[in-house]
Amino acid sequence: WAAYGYSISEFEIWDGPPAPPQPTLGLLPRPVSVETHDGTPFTLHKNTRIVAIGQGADGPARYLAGILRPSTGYRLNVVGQGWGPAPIVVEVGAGKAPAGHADEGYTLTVEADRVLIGADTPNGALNGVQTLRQLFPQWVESDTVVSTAWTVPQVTISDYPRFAYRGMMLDVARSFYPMDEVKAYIDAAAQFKVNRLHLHLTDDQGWRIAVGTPDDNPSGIDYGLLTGISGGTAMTYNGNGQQMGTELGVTGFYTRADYAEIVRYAGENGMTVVPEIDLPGHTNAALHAIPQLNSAGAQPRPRPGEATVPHNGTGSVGYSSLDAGSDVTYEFVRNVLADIAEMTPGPYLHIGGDEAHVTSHADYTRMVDAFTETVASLGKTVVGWNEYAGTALPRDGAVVQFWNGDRNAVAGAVNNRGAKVILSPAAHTYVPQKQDARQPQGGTWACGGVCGLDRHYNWDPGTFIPNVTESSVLGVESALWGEFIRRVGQAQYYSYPRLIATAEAGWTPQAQRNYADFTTRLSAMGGRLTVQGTNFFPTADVPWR
Ligand code: TNX
Repeated sequence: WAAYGYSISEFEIWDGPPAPPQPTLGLLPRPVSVETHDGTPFTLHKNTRIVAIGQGADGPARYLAGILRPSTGYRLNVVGQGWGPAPIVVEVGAGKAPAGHADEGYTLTVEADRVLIGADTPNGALNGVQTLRQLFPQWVESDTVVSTAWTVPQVTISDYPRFAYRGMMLDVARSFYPMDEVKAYIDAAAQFKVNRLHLHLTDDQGWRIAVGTPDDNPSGIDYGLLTGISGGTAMTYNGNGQQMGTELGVTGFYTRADYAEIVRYAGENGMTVVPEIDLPGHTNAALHAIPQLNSAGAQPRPRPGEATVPHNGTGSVGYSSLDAGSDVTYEFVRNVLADIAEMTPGPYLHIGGDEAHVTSHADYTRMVDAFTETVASLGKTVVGWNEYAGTALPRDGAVVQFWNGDRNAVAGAVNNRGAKVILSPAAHTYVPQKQDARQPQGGTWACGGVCGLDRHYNWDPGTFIPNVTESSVLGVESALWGEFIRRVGQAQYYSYPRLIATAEAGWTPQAQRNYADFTTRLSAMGGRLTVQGTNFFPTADVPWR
């Protein structure tokens, strides 16, 4: 080499490509405990059996087979017995999850010749499946066959969530999402163990859920008009007073069968649906459709979101209200809530309660007290935005969802009425807020500028509301409002990667959360999201690779 003028040390500098980054399992959300082991990885083969043991193990086992099918091309058999060589075993049974975490905890052991997932519940086992999925090469996310070695490194994982409620909200009222888009939104979030789907079904601009006309209908309301008229309206302005074009206001509604299918599909993905009927404000779509709800002569026109002053990326809110003095209001709300309760197997019914700016305090209290009582009488747990924290609230069972405003009122509801809290603080969970100056649309009010990935990661849900202890916090929720967001690709572009930060804030113990570690793990997730077709914003903080 000296003949060529090189010294050995100079040669070493050029000896091959730079060292690869430290290997990381890249799991998101970060599990409670992970031990990696050297040794031969597990390899999936076309005749690997997935063995489902115990009640309810079949669902998560089939889910795994479904994930593995398109990319591997293997039609893996899910069997109840007959393990065969090198199986994947999904076992549901008492005492299988880490002690004290029966609801959603799981253990995952990967050895050279077998994989074991153990949980007390099907949802716990599904969490184990989602972790296993992330341990396969990223090509496992492909929807066409990829030729590669389907290996999984040897690990022992013991894992469970910090909070029971890890939600995401989709605003289908401002702009509608057809069924396949709702499913795509569910698919992407399920891999991060998000387990609640909050549907904001009604607002000023649209009514998205079919409600049946009951036999007992003294006011002669045609409930079919809710979707017949207001299923066909939408927000067509972008929240900055700019007309987006009617074609960009997506309209539509879910029939009962559609809603049942969303509930079913969400359930298969480990998610409980939380339906919201926003009351008594945010009701222009109902007032526009149902004449009996209005005082004599009033005929509210559709509100596609124009006339926003100031132009702050949100659209005007708070201009509509139900009438506290009219019996029809209570009859209508009772019938709507009863029907939604009947369609919804999950425990929650969200009644909104936000931004009722044209409702007097007395009227607000009178209506909300009646509505929360109705929900309790239907056997459901009432949820409302934090504005309703000061109302009577059913004792020991109401849920307050904090987004902005008076934290002391939330603490009051917790400490005086036994309420529980879902945290959606706008600065930390609102995805239509700009995450980067490069994002064309987006609000800036929550953060006084951009609400970057760091803002969504760096907060502690356990200490967020003064005088509320962690045990009163049900969990967290990422909120996708729909003023200017149209269709699922854009919804994902604003949600990802920040929704993953919320998922980890809801799952991983605070002491194990670190932003640099998170962005390092995220760097490998970009490939997975790309391969699976989940749109995401390439946040500058992440060393995408
Ligand atoms: C406030 S957050 C609202 C929504 C808007 C959102 C974003 C909340 C409970 N209400 O009506 O869509 O801000 O602009």
